[in-house]
Amino acid sequence: MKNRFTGCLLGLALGDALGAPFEGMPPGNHIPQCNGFLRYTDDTEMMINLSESILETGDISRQSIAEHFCSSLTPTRGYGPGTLKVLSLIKSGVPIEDATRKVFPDGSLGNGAAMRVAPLGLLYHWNERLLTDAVSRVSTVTHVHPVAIDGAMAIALTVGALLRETVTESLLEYLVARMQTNIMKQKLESISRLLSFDISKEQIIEELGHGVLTHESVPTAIYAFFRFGDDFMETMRFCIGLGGDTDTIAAMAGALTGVYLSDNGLPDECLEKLENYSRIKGLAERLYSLSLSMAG
Ligand code: F2R
Ligand code: MG
Ligand code: MG
Repeated sequence: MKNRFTGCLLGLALGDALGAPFEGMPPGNHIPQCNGFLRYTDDTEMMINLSESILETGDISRQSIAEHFCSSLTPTRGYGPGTLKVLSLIKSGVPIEDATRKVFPDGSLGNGAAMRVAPLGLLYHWNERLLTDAVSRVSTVTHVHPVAIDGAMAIALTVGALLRETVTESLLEYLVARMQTNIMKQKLESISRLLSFDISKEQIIEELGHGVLTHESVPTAIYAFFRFGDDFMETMRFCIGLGGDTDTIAAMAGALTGVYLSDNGLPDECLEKLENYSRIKGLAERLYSLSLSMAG
């Protein structure tokens, strides 16, 4: 179980770092490279800051999470412009609830809540009510749009379910039943059909998307996991070959593949090049201990 916690967070960071050089590119034969330093982006930085807040407080404190997001923010890691603005408003004293609606009145539809949420699926895998409550509280520090919350819910629930049981197609039905928005329900519902035949990259982009919006990236990452998740690098090649939001789709699919395969299923030659490998592994191990003590 501990190796699956580390597999999840390292898989997320590795996916992010492997996908980062291709973010924003059109689809193509992009090959993820492990032959140089693997620097991660905002996806992993936010996952680390969330994990550190939880481990510091032993709880989900929105104020502490917001402070960690603000104080440990590296501007050169390619943050979404809306999230940067929200965090700068919070830092200047604007209450979280007001800041999150200043850029987009209905809240951000970006995938910034989903990309960082995997630690909550690990921590609360043993209690769905605590898990969904935590996802909602953590997402809305920056993302209050119901679609963005649904996307975070889909990733965290999948992580939790993969820790509890073996993968079957009924996992997709389980996810669909928990979505609050029609667009996420429809997209996740279509995955079973798309998995039933050989389909091109272009068709996947057409049907599921490859963009920065939650409903154009979370279903794609979940599809990638179901199609290729027994091989980490195959999953990465697929996600990155789609172009678009490559770092984030690979990060989310990497977290799912990592929890499924455990850290033994991740390539050593890439892990040894990953920025802050030991720190991320240490966070996963401490989340494992916290989860055990919470579950009693
Ligand atoms: N920001 C990026 N990549 C661009 C530049 C990276 C480049 N390589 C570099 O290094 O400079 N990536 C990161 O952002 C995504 C997560 O975004 P998040 O945190 O959700 O931010 P934001 O700004 O809230 O949303 C992203 C964009 O989505 C559109 N959008 C959101 N809500 C909307 C709404 N209600 N209506 C219309 N559009 C909406 C806007 O264009 C937002 O800016 C990840 O990819 C991460 O890697
Ligand atoms: Mg990023
Ligand atoms: Mg991205």
